[in-house]
Amino acid sequence: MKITDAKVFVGGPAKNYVTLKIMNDQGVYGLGDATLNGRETMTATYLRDYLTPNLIGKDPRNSEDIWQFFYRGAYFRGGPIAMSAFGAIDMALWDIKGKLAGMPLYQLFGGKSREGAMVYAHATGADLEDLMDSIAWYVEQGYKAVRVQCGVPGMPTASYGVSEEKGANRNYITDFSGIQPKVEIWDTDRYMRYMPGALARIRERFGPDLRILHDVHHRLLPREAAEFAKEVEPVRLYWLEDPTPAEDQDALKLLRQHSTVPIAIGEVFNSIWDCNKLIENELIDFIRVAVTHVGGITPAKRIVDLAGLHHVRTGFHGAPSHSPLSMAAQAHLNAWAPNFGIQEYLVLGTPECDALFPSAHRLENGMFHVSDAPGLGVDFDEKEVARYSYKPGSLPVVRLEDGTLWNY
Ligand code: EZ4
Ligand code: CO
Repeated sequence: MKITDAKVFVGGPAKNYVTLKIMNDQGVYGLGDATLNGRETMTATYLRDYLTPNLIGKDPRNSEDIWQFFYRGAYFRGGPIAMSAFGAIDMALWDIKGKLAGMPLYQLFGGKSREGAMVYAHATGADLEDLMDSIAWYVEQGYKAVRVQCGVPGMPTASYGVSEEKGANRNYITDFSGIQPKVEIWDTDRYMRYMPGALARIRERFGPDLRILHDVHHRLLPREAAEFAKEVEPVRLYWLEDPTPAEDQDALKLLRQHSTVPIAIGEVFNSIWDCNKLIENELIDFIRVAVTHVGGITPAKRIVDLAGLHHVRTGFHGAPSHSPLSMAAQAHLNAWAPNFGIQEYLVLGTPECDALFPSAHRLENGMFHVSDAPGLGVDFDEKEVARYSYKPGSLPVVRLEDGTLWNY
């Protein structure tokens, strides 16, 4: 069996999804997602210019060898662009494998460990009152878990993941008005003084059962994060996400000595080498890698297994920039993983998105139910993708009030 062709598409409804389609000589094709938010043309170019020409003629069933060939073969290893491009290839090869076997991917991993996978949504508000309305909306829809972010009084601009506009209570991250980023101003002191009380009020209003998550988006230093984690302990968060900058695997040691708040980190990681110490030293409770950005299902599964040895559960990244293909790859891992925790899930199901990526996966009452179709269980409509073109966009950058550049 041989790979005969591979095509790369860029575009989608309000997103620049990068989609890879790998064809073989048996007429079976596989699909993969290489979307890297804010750098989409880079993964597309890497795939087109370097990777897909090397796929032609290879046996698509040898997904492990193909992964090693690209990873080791690059010599200069790692990085988000390369790993996301490898991720798309790996996902597409697993899709082919599942279709050849006539089985949904979760069967190839070891079958279902649960009926549905709990997801969390993003509630956000310009202020706390606005956020409360947003949370109430998700609770009404049946969500069992919500990530909560709101504006901080006196903060010169909106804080992470929050719109400045009242009532616009969804998620605002990528700005597609151009390639030059918006600048947001951050004030750690105001955030630290305000947010613990706001979280306490959310717990008071919604009661003990709702799972409440909060994302710090890497903005605190280790000592500040330890203080913050200690202070929010009575709220009983499901997790505190990215409290410290993610490059430093030692940054969570101080927090761990001072607080028992569950910690989740990993959405910016590109490989197991970014999180092996965090896992082995049991400094985290949830690992948040995205299957695309760590190089696909093959390496993601190794991370899940390492995490399982150390009581670390999964909480895969599920930002809106991930296409339904990588969300499906994660859904199959979620159905199987003995150490599954939760899945980040943003309402992707617009009619345009469903037309581009038809599937029978479904979300019901805050639980994700994976389809039984062979492979990833998501198709791709090439006629639909022709309606879209690449839109330059950017994530904001963050500065302190004096101009110092900070972590987004
Ligand atoms: O800001 O994925 O938990 N989720 C997040 C994300 C990130 C975006 C960046 O592309 O923090 O929403
Ligand atoms: Co996050």
